[in-house]
Amino acid sequence: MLKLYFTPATCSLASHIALEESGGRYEAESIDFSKQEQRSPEYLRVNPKGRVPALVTDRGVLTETPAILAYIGQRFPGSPIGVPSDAFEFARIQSFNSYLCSTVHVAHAHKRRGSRWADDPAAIEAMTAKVASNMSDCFDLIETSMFAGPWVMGETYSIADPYLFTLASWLEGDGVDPARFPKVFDHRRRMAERPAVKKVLAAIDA
Ligand SMILES: N[C@@H](CCC(=O)N[C@@H](CS)C(=O)NCC(=O)O)C(=O)O
Repeated sequence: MLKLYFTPATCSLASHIALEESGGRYEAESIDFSKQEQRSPEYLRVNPKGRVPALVTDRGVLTETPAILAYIGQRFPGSPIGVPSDAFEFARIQSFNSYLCSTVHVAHAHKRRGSRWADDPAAIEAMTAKVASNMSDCFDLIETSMFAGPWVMGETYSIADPYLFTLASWLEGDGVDPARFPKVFDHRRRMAERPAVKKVLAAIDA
């Protein structure tokens, strides 16, 4: 059975929702950042990167959200989260998810994880001060050029939707008013109504 290591309010929510949407059997184990469990020897044996998410499969451990989402989408092709067999359509989804992973998530991480990039407190403070404007720029681009609607890729729900939902839920905490992005804001509202999303959020708050 698949096993997801997750932490509430992190990017692992996207993989968690995708697993729930897939209809497949999985278990989920919480990693408590307040106890630094992501750096415990036990967890580092699962994921030497010391990050969540990590997905344990019968063939080994997968890390990196775009890879985990693509794997779930290919494992469960007939589910709402199944990925298209057409190479170009699949690449479009991967392009969107790669942007979230390599640009949006990294812009957000400068708020609390500045010490990854600098030791100088003034440099860390300067990076923190840029988070709201960088996140705004990213979501401006998503709103005006990348989001097709009603779902991220257009008419069909995809593995890009839980990922956007997850990162859009960070906006308020990053000092950005999500109402500035009406399509993304409405997407977030509709995502929150999906049974799979409700179920995961209820389970991780429990
Ligand atoms: N590129 C990775 C990023 C994973 C990542 O940075 N996860 C954060 C939570 S959103 C984490 O585990 N942080 C723990 C730490 O930095 O100690 C992905 O998309 O899965």
